[in-house]
Amino acid sequence: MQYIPSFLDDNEAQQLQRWLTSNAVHWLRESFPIFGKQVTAPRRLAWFGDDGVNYRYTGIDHCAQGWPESLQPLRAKVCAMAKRPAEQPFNFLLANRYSHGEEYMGWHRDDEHAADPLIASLSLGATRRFRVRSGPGRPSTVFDLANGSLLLLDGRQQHTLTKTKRLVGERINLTFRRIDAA
Ligand SMILES: O=C(O)CCC(=O)C(=O)O
Repeated sequence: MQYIPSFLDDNEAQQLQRWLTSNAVHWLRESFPIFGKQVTAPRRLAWFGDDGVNYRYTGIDHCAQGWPESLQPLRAKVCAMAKRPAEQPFNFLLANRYSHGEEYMGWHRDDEHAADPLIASLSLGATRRFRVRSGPGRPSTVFDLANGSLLLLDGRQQHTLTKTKRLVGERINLTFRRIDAA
């Protein structure tokens, strides 16, 4: 794992967050089945990627329809930092939007068989606590993910974005991924 605190400077981070929260991006709140019950996700979601790349998780397809021009320089910068091979760049971007501290993401792994384990995770807005561990009951490594930071992690490790009762503003997380045809 590698944490890069000021991958984007404040100005770049603010500009990107402004674009992501403009009408240019359509955010949706998904629901999915857990133990036979339909549960609404405590966050909103958007995604981009190479045309036709599908990231399927929680039983739902997320099929990309291309990259907005404004995200291409960022994608190139993230690929360079993560040392992606030129012929295998990140081809999918999953964005999660947490309006306040009660929105979160529970413990999970991103170990879908078509997905490359290396994930580059960019944080914008409020600082939130993120934990990574090798499995249930194992000790976790804690990161307070700051505005403009980039975390390179192995998606096969369990990770969570925890809830907080503190009054925190909105946070957006962008995870760059490589998905190969199943
Ligand atoms: O918002 C975050 O930092 C967590 C995102 C995450 O766990 C995921 O996209 O799998």
